[in-house]
Amino acid sequence: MLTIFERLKDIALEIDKAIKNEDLGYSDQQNATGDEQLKLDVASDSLIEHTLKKLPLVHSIISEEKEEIMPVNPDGKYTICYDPLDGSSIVDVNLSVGTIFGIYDRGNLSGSGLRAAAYIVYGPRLELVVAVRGKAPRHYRSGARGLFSNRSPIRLNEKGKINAPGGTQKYWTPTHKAFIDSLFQEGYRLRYSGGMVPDLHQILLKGGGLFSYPGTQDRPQGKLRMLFEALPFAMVFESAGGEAIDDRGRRLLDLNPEHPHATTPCFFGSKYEIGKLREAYGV
Ligand code: FBP
Repeated sequence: MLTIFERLKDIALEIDKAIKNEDLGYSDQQNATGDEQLKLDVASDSLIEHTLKKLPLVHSIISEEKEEIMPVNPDGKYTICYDPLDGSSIVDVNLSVGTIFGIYDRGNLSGSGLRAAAYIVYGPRLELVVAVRGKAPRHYRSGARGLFSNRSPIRLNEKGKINAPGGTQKYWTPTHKAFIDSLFQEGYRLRYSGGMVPDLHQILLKGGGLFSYPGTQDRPQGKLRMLFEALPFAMVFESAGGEAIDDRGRRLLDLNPEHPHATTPCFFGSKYEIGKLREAYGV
């Protein structure tokens, strides 16, 4: 697994360079779910594909940008699902974005098959976080000459101060609206950039809070994809001492996606906020 993590550092440096120097315009291509692709989406996707294909441990890969699973090495142990450029809708306005990886046992694309997770933050600083089941996530920050220095492991407090509410508010259910308002009544601060990676990274590094992307009238199954986004962050949050559930109170890591691009309502937070959510939703 360490060889995979080492290659993620190379990927981080390359994509960071592309974000800073390449054209931020749209390509003439669409992804698996019909979204228009930025040139950066396409470039990040192919860079990750070429890097992972060289790793003997990798059996197959799936990109959020592509429909199909891509076979790599028949003897490989893992299937890697990745979102090459999460938050591509905000990169052209110079906000932080990210890349997300879920490393699954080959043939078991579900929460129970997730062996490790990682994400990269392309912000004022380049950062990498890796999580292996049951161990506090490890945090790396790149410095001079692109070397990554090891930061202290990430641990969440029991209770936080940050509230990052996603989803189109006019389509929130009354239950969800009342719950989010109750956090603001308690003095929580609004911190939502529209980028899942920087929004969750902030909650992790600031010790706690809640990120929510619920099911809404316009998107009853939410927006965020299980294999590429929700399950990897569920492992990071649980490993940091927090929780990650859906709107029925189920652990995201107990879920089994019906198909590779399945989405789910999802909530990530420290224990206090998830406890309050369970109360509010009656789950
Ligand atoms: P992409 O994977 O297409 O980039 O979409 C994911 C995302 O941009 C997340 O990063 C973010 O949390 C969410 O969508 C923002 O959604 P909204 O614009 O509805 O608030």
